[in-house]
Amino acid sequence: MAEKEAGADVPQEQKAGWASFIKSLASMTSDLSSMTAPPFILSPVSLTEFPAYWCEHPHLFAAISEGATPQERMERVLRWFIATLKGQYTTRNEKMGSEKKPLNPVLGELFYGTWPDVNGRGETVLVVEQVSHHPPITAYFIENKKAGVALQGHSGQKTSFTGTAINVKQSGHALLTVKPKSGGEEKYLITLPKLRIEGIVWGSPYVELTENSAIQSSTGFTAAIEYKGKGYFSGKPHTFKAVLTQGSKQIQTYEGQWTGVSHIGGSKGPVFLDTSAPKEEVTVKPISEQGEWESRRLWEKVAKGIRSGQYDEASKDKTRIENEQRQRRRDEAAAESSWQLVRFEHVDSDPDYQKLADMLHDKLTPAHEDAYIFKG
Ligand code: HC3
Repeated sequence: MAEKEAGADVPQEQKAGWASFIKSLASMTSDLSSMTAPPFILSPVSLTEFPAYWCEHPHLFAAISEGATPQERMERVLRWFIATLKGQYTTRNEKMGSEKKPLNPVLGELFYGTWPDVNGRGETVLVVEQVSHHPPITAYFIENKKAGVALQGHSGQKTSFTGTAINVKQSGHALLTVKPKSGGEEKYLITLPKLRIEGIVWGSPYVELTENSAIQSSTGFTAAIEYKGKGYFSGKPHTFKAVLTQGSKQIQTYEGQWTGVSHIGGSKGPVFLDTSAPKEEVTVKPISEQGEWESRRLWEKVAKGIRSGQYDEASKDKTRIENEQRQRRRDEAAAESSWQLVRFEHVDSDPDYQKLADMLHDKLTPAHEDAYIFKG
């Protein structure tokens, strides 16, 4: 079979731009905001919208607290987590043909959303705030009060270019609080997988997950999840294998594709998750009702320009937003003041995170991390 040529998926008139983009990746710093991509690969969506991917299966999120035992609830947390991956890491390919470069949020940018009540299980709300610009960090809080589940987390990315792919190391973590129907409260620490952006040489980037991530429950259960690309476990891309343990005792394994079907206890076991169920996108207020810091209102002209191919218009408004942001920082420096977060509070150390991180072992142990606590 003939080898696919470099730039094969790039429109003819963009080939030169794409080649110089690939060249520029070699000198990109680890901060994503330093990446300048050609217009046709720009997404009209800001990174502040990405936390919504955590809840595109709100019924799986709400159902966690209905598990009858700590083990059953841990399994439900794992099922919901694996179900989020397809949305988090393949949506842009499905909607826009390939992985695009999202808009780089400004400090203080906000994104609010909701998912309606499902089967009487209650409404889920989402609050997102860009809590740092350099490095870019996005904090989020997702809650279904009636179901007794709340997720608080933050995420940042550090990138490096290998020559053919971009490696992305995610900083941050998510902490899930569950109030079981039977009473009490449990916490779950969710660490974030590493990703590799492949397909860059051809001009059709897509994400593959690599290495490991983990879920650690305050009840003592641990799920260690390993990710592999093409062919390693089963000859298929986007595969994972999760091992559930309680202390040193192995309880169960789960494996399959995070974009498709996975099974309990081996590929011939009962179905653990089938991701073909339709996802529920977040509901967002119309732009006319949004505040000036809300993402879709803030980026409205830029997004319109990108969607309609009017890249000059998009670029003009993007420059305006970036200049205003730089001026704001200069004004703060002159006044010896600093930007105040609206919905989150920064803490150097979160005891809930640290306790669960200390329960993780070997290569799963995350580094000491700061955190952003939801203020309400
Ligand atoms: C790396 C990424 C931006 C960050 C995205 C994150 C890690 C954000 C947090 C979410 O929970 C999960 C997530 C999913 C996808 C990640 C994006 C994939 C591509 C994008 C790069 C900045 C774009 C690179 C540009 C190009 C043209 C090579 O695709």
